[in-house]
Amino acid sequence: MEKYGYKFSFGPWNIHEGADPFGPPVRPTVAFDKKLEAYQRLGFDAVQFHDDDAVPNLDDKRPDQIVQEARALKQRLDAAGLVAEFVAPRLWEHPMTIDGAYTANDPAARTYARERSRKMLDIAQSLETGFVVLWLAREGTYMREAKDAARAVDLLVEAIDDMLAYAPGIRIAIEPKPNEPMDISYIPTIGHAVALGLKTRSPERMGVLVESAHAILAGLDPADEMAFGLAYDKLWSVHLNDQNGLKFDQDRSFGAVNLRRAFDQVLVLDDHRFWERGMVGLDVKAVRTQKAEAAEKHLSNSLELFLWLVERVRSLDRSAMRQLIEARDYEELDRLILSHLMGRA
Ligand code: XUL
Ligand code: MN
Repeated sequence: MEKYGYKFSFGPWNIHEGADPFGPPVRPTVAFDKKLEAYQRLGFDAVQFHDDDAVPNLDDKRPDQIVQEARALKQRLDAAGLVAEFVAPRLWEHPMTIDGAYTANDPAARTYARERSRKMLDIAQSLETGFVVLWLAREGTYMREAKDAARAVDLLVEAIDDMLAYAPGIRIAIEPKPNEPMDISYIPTIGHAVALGLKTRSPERMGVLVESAHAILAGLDPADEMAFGLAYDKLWSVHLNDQNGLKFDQDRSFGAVNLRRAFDQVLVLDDHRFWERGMVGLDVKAVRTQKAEAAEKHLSNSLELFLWLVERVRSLDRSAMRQLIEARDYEELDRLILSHLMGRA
């Protein structure tokens, strides 16, 4: 398969039992080892980890045990021909993070979040990835009056500074999302994420990850969010997927809802040589109605669609495009793009 220099990744959570807030799992749990086997078979190069995907139950483990288990995992990755793309702290399930982690009103909860983040950094270093992603799941509120939103920014900067000082070799990308699980999230867009990074002690080690669905939920276009990150040289990873309007976070297969919107994301990534900057993560989930024996297709279909779109981007008639742009004939530009996507030009 021609991959045009791109490397692809997903997380173990992307092979999923299909539970939703209204119903239980509909597919059996796939053991982690079985998931690892799927990566290369489906054309992927790298694994994304939450800290506890890498070291289960890490809250109950000593730091030396955590490092030992993470090192053993690194060996299994080597044997499977895979690398870890990043590690992310899962700061949204523990009782200490009910009211947020870094921005919790309770100082004990904030201390828990800092300590957990240090364990996550130990895991990242043991897996030999210098890259960490922060999805700030519960850093927000349901009642605007419950927290001071300006102080929340300071608390986030302090917590990130703590991580930057603890692990001087790592880079951190923030993955913004405007809502879900919280109603009001403090870092809802790429603009917020870039600005937050600039306020930290090492702005050069702070970047962003754009997830298509998160941008759409913020009412923004994912390609433009990517372009903004690229303009600041901060786009270090992406979570491609799709989203049917302003609903819950659907994590649909890339391009499955809006093919042109997917094309525009690949266009901006490929035009800016993203394959030299980061990996293409596919944060997609099989829909709940998919049978267990066919619940990996969302991953291979998304990867294949990305590559089909790279081909469409590279075969676009750029000189015809330029002429139409010069002539300000944008209706004809519309037709050129659509006919090219339909394989008619
Ligand atoms: C949540 C989300 C997460 C992050 C990793 O919506 O996208 O999977 O990507 O913590
Ligand atoms: Mn994501």
